[in-house]
Amino acid sequence: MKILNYIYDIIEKRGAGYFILIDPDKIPFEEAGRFVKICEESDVDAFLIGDSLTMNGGFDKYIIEIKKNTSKPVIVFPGAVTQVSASADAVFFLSVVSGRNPEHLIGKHVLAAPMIKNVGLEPIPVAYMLIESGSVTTALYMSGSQPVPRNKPEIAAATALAAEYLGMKLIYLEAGSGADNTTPNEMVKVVSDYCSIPVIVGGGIKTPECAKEKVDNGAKIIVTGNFFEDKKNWSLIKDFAAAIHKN
Ligand code: 1GP
Repeated sequence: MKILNYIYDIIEKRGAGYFILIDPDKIPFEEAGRFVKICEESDVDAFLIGDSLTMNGGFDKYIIEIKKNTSKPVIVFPGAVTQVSASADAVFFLSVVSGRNPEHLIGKHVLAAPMIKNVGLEPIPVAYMLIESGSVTTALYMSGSQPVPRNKPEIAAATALAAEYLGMKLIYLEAGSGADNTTPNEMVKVVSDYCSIPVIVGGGIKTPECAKEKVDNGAKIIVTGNFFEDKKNWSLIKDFAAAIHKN
């Protein structure tokens, strides 16, 4: 519970937290250390590491490199069971509750659970909800499922509440990496108001203003990934952090 409690603490103390998602295929190994140092100096609260494919391999080595360069939690955001790394601090134990594909609701979990136990990684149960965002994102395609229609916040709220009743600790409203459209503010608000567990929002967020809108509508954690795959944007990380943190 160490990392989950850290997440709850950040939300309590700062109003909302800012996590950066690092895709090892997109931020080269040689630049990963410098990137996380800049993120930490820019007031980022934690890192999510993962991708859908791991085309370059060496996931564990990549996590070790990140850990060497930051004191912030490093959480696996798995796209596959092969991404269980003993070197991370925790793993988001994601269940794609927006879909009806049993492999992503429980199947992969049966394979991953003993691996997680064996390496002593903290599993954090997360209800992963894919939200329609204008095109077929990688997460959506890989999950083999349908997203929640973006104009149906009530479906999102009912799904999130069911996940909360099943014991999940966090809700993740995911528009998909590089999404054309972010999760609608109204949906963020309806889900946040309806559930009592924290709501994470990610996918397609490219400005501090957009991040702040999600927080103003009840999001407790904002995740950005894609935008900082371009080094030119690294100087803006602190602006996102300032917009997201209330304290
Ligand atoms: C994707 O929600 C994350 O899983 C972050 O999305 O890469 O679009 O910022 P972006």
